[in-house]
Amino acid sequence: MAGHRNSERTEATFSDEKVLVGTGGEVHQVAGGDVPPLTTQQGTPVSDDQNSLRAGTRGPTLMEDQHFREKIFHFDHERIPERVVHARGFGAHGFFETYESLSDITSADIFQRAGEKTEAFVRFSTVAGNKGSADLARDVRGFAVKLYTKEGNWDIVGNNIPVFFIQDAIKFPDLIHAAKQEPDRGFPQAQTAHDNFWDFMSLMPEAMNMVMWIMSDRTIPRSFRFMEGFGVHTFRMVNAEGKSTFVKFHWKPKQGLQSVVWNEALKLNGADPDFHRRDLWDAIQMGDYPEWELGLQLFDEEFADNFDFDVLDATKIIPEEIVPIRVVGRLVLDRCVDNFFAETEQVAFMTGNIVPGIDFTNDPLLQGRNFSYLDTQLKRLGGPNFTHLPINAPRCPFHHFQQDGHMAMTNPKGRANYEPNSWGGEAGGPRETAKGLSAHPEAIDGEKGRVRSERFSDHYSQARQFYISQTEIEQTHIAAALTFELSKVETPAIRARVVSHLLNIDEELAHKVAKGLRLKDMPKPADAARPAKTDLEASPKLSIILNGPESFAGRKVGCLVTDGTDIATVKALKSALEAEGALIEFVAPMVGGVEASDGTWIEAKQKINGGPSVLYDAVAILPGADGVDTLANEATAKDFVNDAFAHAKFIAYSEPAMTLFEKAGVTADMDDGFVALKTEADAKSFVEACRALRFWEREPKVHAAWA
Ligand code: HDD
Repeated sequence: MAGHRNSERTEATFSDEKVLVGTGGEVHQVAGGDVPPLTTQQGTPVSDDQNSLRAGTRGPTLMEDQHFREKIFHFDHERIPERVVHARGFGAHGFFETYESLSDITSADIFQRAGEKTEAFVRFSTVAGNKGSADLARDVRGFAVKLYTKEGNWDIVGNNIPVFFIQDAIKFPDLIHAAKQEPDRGFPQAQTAHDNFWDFMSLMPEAMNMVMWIMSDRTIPRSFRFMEGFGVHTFRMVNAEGKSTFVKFHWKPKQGLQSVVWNEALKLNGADPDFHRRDLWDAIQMGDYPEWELGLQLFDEEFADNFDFDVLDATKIIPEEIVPIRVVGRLVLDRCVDNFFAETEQVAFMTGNIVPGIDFTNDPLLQGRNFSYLDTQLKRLGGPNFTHLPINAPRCPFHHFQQDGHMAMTNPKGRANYEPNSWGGEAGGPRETAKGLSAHPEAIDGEKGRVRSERFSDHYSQARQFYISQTEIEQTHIAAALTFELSKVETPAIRARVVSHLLNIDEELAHKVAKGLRLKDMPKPADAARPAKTDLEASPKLSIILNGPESFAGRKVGCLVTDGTDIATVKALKSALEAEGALIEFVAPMVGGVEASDGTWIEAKQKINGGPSVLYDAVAILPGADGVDTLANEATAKDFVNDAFAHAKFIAYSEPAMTLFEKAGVTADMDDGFVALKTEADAKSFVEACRALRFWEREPKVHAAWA
């Protein structure tokens, strides 16, 4: 007997659209009106996408079912290799706007005209984790910017940290092997808290400056929107007369710097592994477009020759206090991708993508990168024509004689596919131009050899400078992070070896960590190729806390409500937050919402167990007098309060919250981080207090055991 066929389906209506109810009760839209017909990749209309072609209802699938074959074939090949580093990332479109002409410094077209806008694509990432890892891993963040200029694509493939682990690209595979999962067991995922990583670090003194940075809160940013970006290397800018100026690139977030605390990061990874990508997506969708200013540190050969460190050494910075930043433009992200794979996954950044007026230096890390990035695209994108993908294609006209290869889509027309040729005019194709990319004619003379400059050998001075530039709270976080990571290291000798390096950086830090680890014997300081300079001045620009936004704009308050919540308090808080450009999100016992004191319905964004306080920058506990009793017996409600308290967040509250506070073991008179909301003015004071982002004074009391 024949099985069920389309003809046996019954028609029904659903949301005013014509639908078919299939045999399994499933609902399908049929083509017609504005809905296009489903087709195969070849464009052939498909009549049944539910059943493969069978010989009888219980018989085998027929090989002639080309629709089934095509569908499964394509599915089986959907994945491309993930990036060997920076696999997990999130991208967005935007533009760069030039503030002023820099024609005296560079001939780069993008910097010639004030007010000019250039299309941009940015991809943020973590380094070590695989594509599906969590956003709040303690890790460096990639900050890769593609600028589609009128003279070709210029990529600044940077990080949110201005220094790197290693000085020579030949060590990159070792570094990444050591950081990623250990090869025998395949874990731990997306974390450096394991033996291999710290074994390698402790054997590479040149990594010590970076070690300080990665153990700081820079590696647990609150959001991509609140972090700096750096080109890391020294580059050159070259003007029309051929004059070269050294340059370091900085992206400064207009939203100010902000990070989370480590315990919060650990919990965020469970509560919302997509916390960072969701934040960026939401901000852009809401029209709250994040912005960064491009800052340049410009200096000449004379400065480079006399600076304490080699400007070709990517493990060093030039403090902003020594070479101030010149702000020359802004980057605005104002459009989410249409398709994650087509854009974020297939975008190919390459340090080699520079434009006339920008040039490389001999930084050995940069030189190695220039080789590596082109190479990796072949592996990931499958052929030499990855520049034909819309996300990678230049926006300016391009003409060349490269042809064919897998998936070639833009082979040039005409007879000439070589040059020189004697086909005149258009038929002859493009020709070289004097305005093209030309290398700065730096005189090079040297003996071939596997050598490194003596000027690269000071590994501790800037690590120390970074540490002393931090506030006390931030120094505590560094000590706590080192203690945490090394406590996960199973081999005591590796723990001790790391401490031996810390002794060369800051003795007090070394002792704090040794105490935190309960190290029985203090090791000797590691042998230093050069002793740390102790006279480098602190650079306040290196602190996150000292460079906060002094505003709560773009931040979010989690507001705990129940039936009976006082509506006037909610309204006052909401309008104070809106005036600041901040958001409020309601968390309730049930996602459907609550009925406030005057009968107003407040829709919740989160059910309490899906909306822990780690998702928010500050919290407001505003239950109703009756509703609070249910909350007070709910473990997740107590966690909401406890975590907000432990993470040094500002806590606004209304009188009924006291019942929950009591169960959670906190009292509102504990410190000034608690703000009672009695009047409209209180709501404003709460928002003003929140501009500090955290009530740091509380932290030493709640985490005294950290270091
Ligand atoms: Fe790299 C990706 C940043 C050193 C080799 N790197 C990659 C990405 C960023 C950086 C942001 C992700 C780009 C994207 O979103 O697609 N890398 C850096 C910085 C470095 C650095 C700031 C030091 C200053 N990288 C570095 C070295 C090498 C590489 C020394 C190799 C010699 N990096 C790669 C790579 C990746 C990459 C293997 C993986 C995927 C890709 O390039 O497209 O080629």
